[in-house]
Amino acid sequence: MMSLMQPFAAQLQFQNGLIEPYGEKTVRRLSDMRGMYLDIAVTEELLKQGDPLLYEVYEVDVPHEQGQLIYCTSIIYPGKVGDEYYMTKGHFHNKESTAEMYLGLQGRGYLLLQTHEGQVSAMEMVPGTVAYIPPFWAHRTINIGGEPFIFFGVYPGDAGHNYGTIEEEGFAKLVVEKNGKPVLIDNPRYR
Ligand code: S6P
Ligand code: ZN
Repeated sequence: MMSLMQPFAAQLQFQNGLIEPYGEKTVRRLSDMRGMYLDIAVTEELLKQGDPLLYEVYEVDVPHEQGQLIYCTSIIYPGKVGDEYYMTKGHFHNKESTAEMYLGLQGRGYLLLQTHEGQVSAMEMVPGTVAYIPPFWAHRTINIGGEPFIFFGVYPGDAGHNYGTIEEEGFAKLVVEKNGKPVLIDNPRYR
């Protein structure tokens, strides 16, 4: 007889985003994102002084297969590289026909989305925002506040991640601080 996967639960701490037990933890530092921020000189200057922690992802251990749902928390720390707020790398899913949901838990952020055809969308996320990322939209999150921006995410087990396209082309828009406020500007290096 085929042995079925057994039901289980994990415990999520809303305050700090820790989810236990978790399977994989991803830690991204500035050195993992060389060239992704507009100001390359500032990036290299910051790297000489250290290697700041930008974000962490706790993922619950679920098989990466069709039919499963992977869930995780992302914690983006507050900070900037030049005028640009700390952000995730951003990605398309490998299987682009897969959607994703984000639930804001702590702090304030932006969810930036774009398609291969150049459509762009941006929305603010605060605790309680449930954002829907439709199939075929690349997505990146940005911390626009002074405390960690924490959100929960769920996506299909066979979605996979394609980082290459964003690494090569960038996002069409950047989220930068101007006069103490976040604003969206055109990315002069896009494509
Ligand atoms: C996965 C989902 C998130 C991100 C995480 C980090 O599909 O969108 O869990 O992986 O927020 O971002 P990135 O772009 O480095 O994977
Ligand atoms: Zn995703």
